[in-house]
Amino acid sequence: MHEYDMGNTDMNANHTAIPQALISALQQARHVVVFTGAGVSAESGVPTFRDAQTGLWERFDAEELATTQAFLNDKELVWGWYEWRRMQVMRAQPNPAHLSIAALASLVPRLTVITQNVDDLHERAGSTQVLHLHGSLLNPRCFDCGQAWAAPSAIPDEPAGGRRLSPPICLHCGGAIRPGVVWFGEELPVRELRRAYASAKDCDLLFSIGTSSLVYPAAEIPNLAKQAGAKIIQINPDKTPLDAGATWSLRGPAGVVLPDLLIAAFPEVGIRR
Ligand code: BJW
Ligand code: ZN
Repeated sequence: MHEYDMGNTDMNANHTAIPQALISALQQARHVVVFTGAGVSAESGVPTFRDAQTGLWERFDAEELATTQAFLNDKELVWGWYEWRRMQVMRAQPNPAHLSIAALASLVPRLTVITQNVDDLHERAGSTQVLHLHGSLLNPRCFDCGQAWAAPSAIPDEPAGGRRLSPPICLHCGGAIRPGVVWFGEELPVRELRRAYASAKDCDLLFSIGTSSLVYPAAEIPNLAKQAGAKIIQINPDKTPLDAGATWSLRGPAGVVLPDLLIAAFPEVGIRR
C-alpha cells in the first residue's frame, strides 16, 4: 500500500503528491466505482458517525436510535432525532467532493456511485443512479405496510439532537411512519446490494472515500473489487481497516483531494478547486 499525506488544506497549494501511477490508472480505467461514506458529506456540515468529538455516535447511543427495537421502544425519540437529521441534510449543500464525483461521470467510460450515505448530496451535485445501500432520510415509509410517506419539504427549526415528535400515521393502514434508513440488524435493499456487488466485481478501479470501513456488508465492497483484480484508491484523513488492502491511500479531506486528483488526471477539463 502506498500512503500519501494530502493533509494540507491550503486551497492554493500544489498537491503534487498524487503518484503518476494512480493518475494513469484513472486515465485508463474502463469502469470506475466510487464507494462513499459519511466523510464525503463532512465538509458539507453533515456529521459523520464515528469521528472523535464530532461523530453522531459520540453524542448519541446507536442502540437507542438506530435499531428496530429502539423505534419500537420509543417512537417519538427516534422519529424526532431523524427529523432533526433530515433538516440538517436539507440545509446542507454539496461540497467539492460530491461535485468532483459528479464530474467524473463524464470523464471516464463508465462510473458507478455506491453510497452508504442517507443524504441526497450526491444527487444534488449531479450524480445519477446512485446506489444507496443504507436507504435515505428523505424517504420515510410505514413501519407496518411499507407504504411510502411524502416527507414535507419545509425545513422547520429543530433543536440540536431533535425533540420528541410523534411519527405521522400511515394513510393506508394506520401504522407508524418510520425513517427510510437501514438500521443495524436490518437487511440492505436487495436490488442495490446486488448491483453494488456486480459493479465491484466488474470495475478496474474503485475509490473508497470517507468511510471507516467498519460496517458490513457494505465494507465488503472494496474487498470484492480487489479480489476481482481492481486497484483501490482510498481517500480519508485517518487510518481505516482498508489501509492494508488499498493500492493507494490519500490522506486528506475528500473535498480537497478529489478536485486535485481530477485536475491532475484531466487537466483539459478545467475543474476548479
Ligand atoms: C473523511 C472526512 C473528509 C471524516 N473527507 N473522509 C459484528 C458484531 C455485531 C454486528 C455485526 C458484526 N458484523 C456485522 C454486523 C452487522 C452490522 C455491522 O456491520 N456492525 C458493525 C458496526 C460491527 N451490520 C448490519 O447490521 C447491517 N445489516 C445486516 O448485516 O443485515 C443482516 C441481515 C440479513 C438478512 C436479513 C436481515 C438481516 C446493517 C447496517 C446498517 C448501518 N446503518 C447505519 C445507520 C443508518 C441510519 C442512520 O443514518 O442513522 O449506517 S450505521 C452508520 O454506519 C450508517 C453509515 O452508513 C454506516 C457506515 O459509516 P461510515 O459512512 O463509514 O461513517 P463513519 O462515521 O464510520 O466514518 C467516517 C469516515 O470519514 C472516517 O473514517 C473519517 O476519518 C472520514 N472522514 N472527514 C474524507 N472531510
Ligand atoms: Zn401502512
